[in-house]
Amino acid sequence: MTLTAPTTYKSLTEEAAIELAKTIQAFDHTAQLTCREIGDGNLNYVFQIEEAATGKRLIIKQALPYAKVIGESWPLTLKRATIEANVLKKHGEFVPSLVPAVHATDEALAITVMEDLSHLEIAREGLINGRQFPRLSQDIGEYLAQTLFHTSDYGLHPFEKKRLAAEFSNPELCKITEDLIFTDPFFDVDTNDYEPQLQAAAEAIWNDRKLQLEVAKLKKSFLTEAEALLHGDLHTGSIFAGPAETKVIDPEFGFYGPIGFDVGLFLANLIFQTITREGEERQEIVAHIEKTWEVFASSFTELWQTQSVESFKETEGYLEYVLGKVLADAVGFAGCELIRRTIGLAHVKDLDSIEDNDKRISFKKQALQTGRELILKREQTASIKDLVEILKEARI
Ligand code: SR1
Ligand code: MG
Repeated sequence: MTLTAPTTYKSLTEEAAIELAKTIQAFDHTAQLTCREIGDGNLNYVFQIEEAATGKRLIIKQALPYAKVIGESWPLTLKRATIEANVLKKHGEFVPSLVPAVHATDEALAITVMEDLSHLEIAREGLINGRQFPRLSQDIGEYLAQTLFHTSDYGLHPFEKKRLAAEFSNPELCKITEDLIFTDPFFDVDTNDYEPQLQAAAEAIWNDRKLQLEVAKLKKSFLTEAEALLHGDLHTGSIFAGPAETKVIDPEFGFYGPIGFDVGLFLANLIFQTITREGEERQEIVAHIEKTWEVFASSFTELWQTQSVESFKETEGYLEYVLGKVLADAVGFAGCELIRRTIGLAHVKDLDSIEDNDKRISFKKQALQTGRELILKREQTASIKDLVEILKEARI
């Protein structure tokens, strides 16, 4: 549903969001509505509209023409709102219970009207507060297998796959990832952000020729391997979770890229929790890491065996080659994510919220060390247990 004439972008206020909710007839025109801007991400406004009398809620998300985290000096395409809504719809074809329902969109206003998920909690916040999300790895493993298989050449006719790859061309948002994940943290650039106590560790990364070569190879994969329709920013802040439910939100970075990227970003954001936790609590996260991969690999295998359109699907060793490459790539991408969230522009609360200065610095050094090891050892990672071993060895 399109709600406006093509040239009418203006950023919404809470009052305007209420009006809009009535215009699209999501509520009766006499309904008493309240609205709160609840967005805590880096880029967008998120308005939650509520009718107190019925308890009914919905979300209006609006992209701003610049990055909220930086300000108007960093302009950003509004097209990302359409990409996000269309990725949600496309992924929703395969995993309807794991993404929010999209009720309406408007390209000119750059808004998506969607299901409210406030009965759930952002997974990152919950994990930081020690919450257990028993379904998290099962659901994300399934989400990854279904969305990535069904949008790849293994699951689609090549014409449809190439049509989708063109539809989801997302150069501006990809450039952010190319810079923030694959380039800037590995050079001494102004936008990097880290405590003075990490200066030596950051310089060691900038001077590590072996590491730089491997990051260059990973960046090349990200730039060139149009394998499946990715979420593109699958960190734990892009996931709502609860005791019995998981929903993946925010795919505005969606594009056709290497399957291992989504897998690796999610694993990296669990790895932050293995760094900040001890004992059994750490083990819970290790179990989530192992289960994510196991569920992904077994669901992907089943889809391959039952639905693949690839002529070589029964060729001995081919599926194993594909899964082996996804794992090695994921391990490498996870390493880049650990490093960029530690010394790059955009951080994670898992590390930044640690108040004790010595502890925080020591965890950050460990994140850098773990990231480096994952990148360098990714080709030797034959199983998810090998990744868990690398995490253990990198503990300071
Ligand atoms: C300016 S955008 C910084 C980061 O926020 C998004 O969630 C992406 O992870 C991006 O790299
Ligand atoms: Mg986001």
